[in-house]
Amino acid sequence: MSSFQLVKQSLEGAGQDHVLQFWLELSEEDRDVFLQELVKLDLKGLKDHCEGAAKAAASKSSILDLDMDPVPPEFMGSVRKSDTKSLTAWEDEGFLQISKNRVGTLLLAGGQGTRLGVQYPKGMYKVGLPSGKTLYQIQAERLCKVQELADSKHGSKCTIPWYIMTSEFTLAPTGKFFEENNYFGLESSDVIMFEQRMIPAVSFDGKVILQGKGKIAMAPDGNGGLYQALLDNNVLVDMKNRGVEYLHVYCVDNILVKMADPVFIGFCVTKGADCGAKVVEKSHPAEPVGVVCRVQGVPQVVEYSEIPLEMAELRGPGGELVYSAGNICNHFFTRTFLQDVSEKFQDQLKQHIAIKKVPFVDAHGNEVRPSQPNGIKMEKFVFDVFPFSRNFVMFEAVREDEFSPLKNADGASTDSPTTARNSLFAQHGRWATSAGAMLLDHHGNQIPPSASDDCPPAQCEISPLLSYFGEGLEFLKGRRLVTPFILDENTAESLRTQQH
Ligand code: UD2
Repeated sequence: MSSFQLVKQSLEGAGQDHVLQFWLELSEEDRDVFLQELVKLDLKGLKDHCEGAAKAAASKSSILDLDMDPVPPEFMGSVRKSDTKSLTAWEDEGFLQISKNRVGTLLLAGGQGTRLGVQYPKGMYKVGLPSGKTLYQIQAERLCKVQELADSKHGSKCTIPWYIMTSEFTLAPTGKFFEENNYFGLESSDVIMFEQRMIPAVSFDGKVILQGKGKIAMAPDGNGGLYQALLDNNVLVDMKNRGVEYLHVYCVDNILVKMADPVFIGFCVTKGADCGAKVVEKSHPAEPVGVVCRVQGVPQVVEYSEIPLEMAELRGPGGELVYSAGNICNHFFTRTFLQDVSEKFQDQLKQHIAIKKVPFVDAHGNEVRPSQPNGIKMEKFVFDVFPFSRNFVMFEAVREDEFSPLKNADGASTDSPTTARNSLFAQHGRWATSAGAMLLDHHGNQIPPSASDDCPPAQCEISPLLSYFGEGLEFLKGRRLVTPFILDENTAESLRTQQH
């Protein structure tokens, strides 16, 4: 039987024969492309996928009565609440592990960035900083710097491999972007890109959606597609070959992300954890971050789209949110835990549904951009492996220092390019002033580093190649810095050689 006939038969068996309704209208070339796409589909699982999606969407309205409780304090570390001695010990442990090449980072970058509204990978977005740097460049430079710090602390040359999970939408442009930018100073062999799977979007009556006459509407399978992708692309083997035992997994859009954070890694390693989550205190009940908690005594994240309102709003006796541990999509995993979940448990990962407006072709072959949601996308979430952990820990970071995500286009009141940029300026302003510098406006008046709604922070941008987290800026002592001020290797050199 030809591959076309096999595909046709499988589609009919899955109740999806409409997929080929425009076959006769396609050119030879389009048929070839379409057939290749169809052959790659999991045709055996297609029926279950479509029926499962339709069923899950129909039952979505029933809110789960979750048996939630907060993560107990004995499984927690915190930048604010832990003493300096512990924090330093964790940081030392983190740097030690980094220096022994046991730490890797993994970026989840397969998302489509729909809310930001750009047509290219979010990591390539320039946030409007005076330096013109993109999110990818900022992350790459922080990685260079933290490696350098570990090198100088331990007197040996180390590498933190950077695994980047992409999807069909983001792989080619991301690869090209890194090549064109010479991997931002990193070794290209230490930047490992791999692709997650795509799955079909489904209509409410359980039919695969055709986006074109010869094209199925496909979407990445969620950031929890990571575990399948690790196996598909032999990433765990690569980690093992490099001796990587600990992985820092994070999402692309947090401008303040502390790459391979030695404190977080050291905390998790010291506690013997196989899985950990970094959190910040939620700013308000409806903030779009998941809540790290326990459900029926088992560690879990309840996503912002799924938490019952009364749980999100629940307050303790002092007025504080009971479920305040906001997930910032910064996770710690041991390699052995990842191996275990990828091989044994990933079939058990929950499928989450997202109801979306999916462009489609109607029965007459016209392309339609629906004004109302018409389709279901099924997604797995990266944190849904937490329940399989044997020793889960949580680490609370300070929001101003570590979390300012870029989700929305400018104009939105939160999580926009402006808010992200201002968070970075404010942080770098704090670093400069605590090193003893004074920030001035162009009239020479002093500007306070702390910002408010009426007074955005002074534009002070410090290259990650000079400082990873505020260290090494002693040469700024007594300096009067006129803003906008960029501290890069050139300005640093001239400040170092200049007389006060
Ligand atoms: C994520 C978290 C949420 C909270 C928030 C903080 C999940 C499921 N939710 O929500 O709890 O921590 O971030 O900012 O983690 N991605 C892929 N493949 C996909 C889909 C997404 O790699 O198929 C990546 C995406 O590129 C991004 C990350 O996963 O780097 C998070 O995706 P998002 O921005 O859509 O997640 P969000 O904000 O809904």
